[in-house]
Amino acid sequence: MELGFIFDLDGVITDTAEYHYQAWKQLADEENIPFTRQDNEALRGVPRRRSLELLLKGRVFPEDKLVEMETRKNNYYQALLENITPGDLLPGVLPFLTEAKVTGIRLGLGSASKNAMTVIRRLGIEPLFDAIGDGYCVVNHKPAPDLFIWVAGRLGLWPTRCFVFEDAEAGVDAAIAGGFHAIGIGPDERVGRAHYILPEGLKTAHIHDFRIT
Ligand code: B16
Ligand code: MG
Repeated sequence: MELGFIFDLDGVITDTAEYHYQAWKQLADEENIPFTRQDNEALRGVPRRRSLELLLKGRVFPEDKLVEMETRKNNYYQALLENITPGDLLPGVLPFLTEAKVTGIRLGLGSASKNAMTVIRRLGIEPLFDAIGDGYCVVNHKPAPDLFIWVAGRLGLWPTRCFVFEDAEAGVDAAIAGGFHAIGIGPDERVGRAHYILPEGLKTAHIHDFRIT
């Protein structure tokens, strides 16, 4: 029976969270808004506009100023993405993806980021994927299941035939809501609702651990 693996990007395949932090921090400093690494943790897996709202902590601005701030942050972020190389793949990711691919498992990406294509190209792994879902593909973001369902459709598989690998609470909830098998990457406090947890990420995972009977 056909099987699919669908991966979140930031926190599962690579750690762009540090670059998101640096870009948001530069914006926050320019706007005289306090912003710490701990504040940045709450933005994990959260789309750009919602991230800005969390950073602003209730401060109110007109729409054109919000758009300008998002654009400024994204420009800083895109400049930082130029540093990404295949060496930035998280430990164990390349062997896991490669082994799954040669075994015939269909591979999908399901990232909230509008920069996901740039990132996977810089990581050198775009050809491994049979379907790529990013921040442009659906309207409703995680915890809505829409993006993972979109990717499963492109893979030609029912959600019940797919595992979703996620590091964010909202992503795990999205996978469960869509009827997928949810694999949580990270601490129990964050991904505890997943069906199975990999606290250390894909470096401790083996494809034969993921079977559906
Ligand atoms: P962008 P993921 C998410 O990626 C990031 O975790 C989150 O911090 C970011 O705000 C979001 O993408 C949107 O990114 O501004 O590039 O569109 O975890 O869903 O791969
Ligand atoms: Mg993530």
